[in-house]
Amino acid sequence: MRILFATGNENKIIEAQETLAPLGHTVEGLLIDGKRPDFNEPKELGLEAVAEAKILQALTLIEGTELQGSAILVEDSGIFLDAFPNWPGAKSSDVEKEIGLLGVIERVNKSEIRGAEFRAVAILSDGSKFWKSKGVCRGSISDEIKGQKGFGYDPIFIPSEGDGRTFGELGAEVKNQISHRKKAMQGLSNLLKSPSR
Ligand code: ITT
Repeated sequence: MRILFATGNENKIIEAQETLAPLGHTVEGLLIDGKRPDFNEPKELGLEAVAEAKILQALTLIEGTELQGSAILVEDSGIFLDAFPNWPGAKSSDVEKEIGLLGVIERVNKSEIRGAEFRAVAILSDGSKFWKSKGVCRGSISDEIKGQKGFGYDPIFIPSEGDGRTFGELGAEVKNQISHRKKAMQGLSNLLKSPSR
């Protein structure tokens, strides 16, 4: 299936490609007039509401264009710290910009609760049917920034399924086996394969 990923985050596209290509799908970024469209995101309502809002806006944008009928993928994701209910969650990218990864480490150090998880909600639609899938990746927050691979919170996130290194140190090969995004994409792929489709 040719999938147009409506996101402004190139890293998400690369990760989705790496996960979905082996399953027989192609993934490329959605471009409208050569640009990645911006979406209104009701972040205060959480990841799922943001993903739902984004897919409806993306489908509206391609209506009447040559892209109408293509499959659209959206994904909203964030990191959730055990010490702070629902934080930063859907506001992860804003919080990263505001206080930086060192600011996050400082808050976790003060709370002494290091548990955390990445969550992703992905929705795919061909314009008439919708498939939704979620993925979670458990782990903890490191006490310093380690590694330069990946993006966002990767240099401070130590996945439970890893060997004690951060995603920033482990890199794409390991991350794409166990990440929240991988699990959400795998779930979508399974839904596409299921006979009830
Ligand atoms: P789009 O909304 O355009 O898809 P975005 O980067 O703004 O791109 P989100 O609103 O879903 O994406 O915010 C996701 C943020 O959560 C991201 O910017 C990171 O700060 C964090 N995040 C999500 N998944 C991550 C991952 O795999 N590794 C590191 N940080 C991640």
